[in-house]
Order: sequence, then structure tokens, then C-alpha cells
Amino acid sequence: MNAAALQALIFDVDGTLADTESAHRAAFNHAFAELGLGWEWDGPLYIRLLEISGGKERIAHYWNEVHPDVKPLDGQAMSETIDHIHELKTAAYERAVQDGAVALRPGVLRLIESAYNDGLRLAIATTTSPVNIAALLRASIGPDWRNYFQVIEDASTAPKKKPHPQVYLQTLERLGLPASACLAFEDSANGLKAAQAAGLATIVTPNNFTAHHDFSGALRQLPSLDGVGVAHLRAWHAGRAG
Ligand code: XBP
Ligand code: MG
Repeated sequence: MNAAALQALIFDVDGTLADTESAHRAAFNHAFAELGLGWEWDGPLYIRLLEISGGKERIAHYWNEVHPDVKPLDGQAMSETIDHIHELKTAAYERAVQDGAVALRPGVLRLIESAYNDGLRLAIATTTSPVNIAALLRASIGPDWRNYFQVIEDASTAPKKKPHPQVYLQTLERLGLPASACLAFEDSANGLKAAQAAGLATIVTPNNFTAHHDFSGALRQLPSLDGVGVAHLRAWHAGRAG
């Protein structure tokens, strides 16, 4: 048993705070169509591609594995073409989120508010782009959403994507807390691995895209955060192994 008291909650974004992946998939397809690439990611393919964290990395993987014959656009280097596809994808995703395509998962807002009011520190550790986080949380929490989160680490600050623990290690460093004083919240096996590799006890709320993943070693696996309060978190955290 580890005696550190619970001081902070660290949230993944995609799939954990909100079921965002359908909107991400549509945005990727929108960008592919805008550029006339003739690529279309259907649901089952996207579930497999989600094993690659990060939008740019996912595009690169698909391109290398499935369409090695496709040439970069207009004589650009492959990385520049991927950056361009990803810019269009990010703009399409932001528009969709602003139009209300994504809502927070059940229990998320209530837990964020009650943890904040209880004096817990809140942080975000995600592989996604900062504009995506802002669009989602502005639309679902309001213009002052940043006040809740003391630390935000994302694709712009942690280039090594999950399952690498970089994003969690940087979050802990900026919080100035040991992993033993925190809980992580994740929805995917890559996310769980990243959090575990940073030493974090992790609560997993799978969704339709990640239900088949292996969540061995999670502190708790729950259908959602609906009905989960700070008292539950403190009890689970106090009872965790080492
Ligand atoms: C989420 C992701 C993200 C989104 C796409 O992983 O992999 O890349 O699918 O967003 P996690 P970007 O929830 O584990 O952080 O296109 O901005 O990368
Ligand atoms: Mg996730």
C-alpha cells in the first residue's frame, strides 16, 4: 500500500472525456476527399488504425502500409503532404465540434466540477492537437474551461505518442507531483500503457472503439464515469497496490 494522498486527476481527452473518434474519422475522410486522394476509412478499418496514436502518425501508417504506391502531392515531401492532410482534418474536426457533433461522456463534467471544488488538481494528458482540446472543452464546458486544468500536455508539447509515457511524465513534472499522488483516466490500451509506464494508477472507461482492448492492470474498469464521485476515487486510490 502506498500512503500518498490523492492530489490530482489526469485526463486523456479522445474517448475518455468524450466519444470523439467518430468525428475524428469523419474529419480524416473529409480531408482525404478534399484532396482527391480516394482514401476512405470505414468503421472497422478505423478501429484497427486507432492502434496508432496521433492523427499524423495514423495517416503515415496507413499510407506506408496500404498505399505505398501513392505519391506525395505536388512534389512535396511525404511529411509535408501529411502535415497538409492533417491541417485540413483538424479544421474539419474543429468545425464539427463547434457545430455540436461531440458531447462529454456521462459523468465527466460532474466529476470535473466536484473534483475541482474538492481541491483536487486537474490536468490533461493527450496525444491530440491543442485546437481539438480547446474546441471540445469550449463547446462543452464554456469559455472559461481552462480554469479547471492546471496543466495541459498534448501533441504540441509531447511528440512521443502513447503508449510512450512522455505525455504523462511531463504532466507529472509540471504538476510537481509523484505518480503515487495522482489518478489517470483512459479509454484505450495505448493510453493505459502510457499511464502505467509513468507509474500511474489508472481508471479505464472503454467505448465502442476500444471495448476489445486489453485493460489488464487498470485500477478500475468502468462503463463510464456516471455516478463516480471524489469519495470513490479517494477510496480506490487509497486501496491501490504499491
Ligand atoms: C487519440 C488519438 C488522436 C485522435 C486524433 O489518442 O490518437 O490522435 O484520434 O487527433 P489518445 P489528432 O486518446 O490516446 O490521446 O489528429 O489531432 O492527432
Ligand atoms: Mg483516448
